[in-house]
Amino acid sequence: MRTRVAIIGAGPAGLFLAQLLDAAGIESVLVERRSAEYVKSRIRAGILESASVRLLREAGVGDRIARDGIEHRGIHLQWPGERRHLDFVDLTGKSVWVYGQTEVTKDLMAARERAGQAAFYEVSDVELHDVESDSPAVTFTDAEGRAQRIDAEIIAGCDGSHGPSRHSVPRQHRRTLERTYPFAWLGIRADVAPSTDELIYAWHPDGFALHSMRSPTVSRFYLQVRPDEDLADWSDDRIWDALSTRLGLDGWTLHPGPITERSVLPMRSVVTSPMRHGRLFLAGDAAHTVPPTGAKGLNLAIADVALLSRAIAEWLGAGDTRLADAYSDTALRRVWRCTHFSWWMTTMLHRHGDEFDAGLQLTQLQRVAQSSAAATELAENYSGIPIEGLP
Ligand code: FAS
Ligand code: PHB
Repeated sequence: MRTRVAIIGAGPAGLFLAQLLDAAGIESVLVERRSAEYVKSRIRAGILESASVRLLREAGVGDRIARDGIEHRGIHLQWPGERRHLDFVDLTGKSVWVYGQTEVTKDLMAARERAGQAAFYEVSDVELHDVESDSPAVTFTDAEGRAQRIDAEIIAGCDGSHGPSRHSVPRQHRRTLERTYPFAWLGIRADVAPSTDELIYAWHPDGFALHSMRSPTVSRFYLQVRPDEDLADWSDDRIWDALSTRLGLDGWTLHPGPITERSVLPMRSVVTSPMRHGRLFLAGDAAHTVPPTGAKGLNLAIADVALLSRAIAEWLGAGDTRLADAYSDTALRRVWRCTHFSWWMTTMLHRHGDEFDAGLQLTQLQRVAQSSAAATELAENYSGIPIEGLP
């Protein structure tokens, strides 16, 4: 089959790119190795920058966010005995939204179906061909076991941190920089009303804890654990005890409830460059991974795709390749800014090293809570820095 853009991966990056290209009148075909049900069931990110919400709304997929999303003014930072609120709206004029990535994926998949554009799920053997030529292609085996080929003008690699696309950038051209952290997150979803109005990021001698949420009746929590942690070692009681200890504050109570999902999430920073080779463009986790402490992963994927969709529309629509030629450098400037912020939040809030390290972390937290300049730096990064070239 022939199309203008072949998109590999139906996560937020691939689905949002498909939606934006469709809005620009550019046909695409999307291939995904998992089933649509599996993709829709994945529980991942929970925070949208207000710019991400605006982009999703402008793309026609913002109705449910407006109905079910929860707008937050800021976050709470906590260390033993202290909990301080950072008000992003006061500091930067921008809020953030609680709206699960699972819901974003459902909204984008529904939009894809409405657009009636081709999407192949449960594919295998995906291979990219001739990305340096003017006629690149993607071959794969479809869900019925048939060999398929897509001849395209452009290939968008949106296949996440374990997909094949980045490996189509020849090794001599590709640079991958990585930092692995000496800890992981144990994430749980619980059917209980949040015990807080806004997210709590807590430093504690036992380890970091985060109180997030998904709705007025569903909470999401994360605990710092060892990278090789065995989920079987964490009973419900042990989880709630650790959360109560690490989030504990005089006069405040954590309300437990039924745990409906639990998983261990490794913590890594990865940046692959360039994000373009020939007619292959990388977007989202296919090019970069951030530790989730800064709530940047999903928002970075959305920002990459906002840039990429404009670059493709200019190229295929008007024959103007300037945005496409600048895409990798433009996207990587934001990737590195978000990579630094995610690293900074992660190293400030997670216990590692010795008491000297703890002293450095606590003074940094207190500085952020007491200095409007320091608080503004966190607020500007967390609520989202402007996307270069976008209004
Ligand atoms: P994705 O990984 O979401 O999507 C890539 C898609 O490509 C997947 O559907 C995959 O099945 C598909 N694919 C892979 N190989 C393929 C192949 N060979 N052929 C076809 N398709 C292929 N971020 C946060 O901000 N907060 C969080 O709490 C958070 N939690 C996370 C938990 C987990 C377990 C993971 C893995 C990530 C988490 N993230 C979190 C980061 C996450 O939200 C990503 O940033 C976001 O999913 C990026 O979206 P995509 O780039 O679309 O990549
Ligand atoms: C979440 O709700 O899943 C979440 C929120 C904030 C983060 C990471 C994850 O920094």
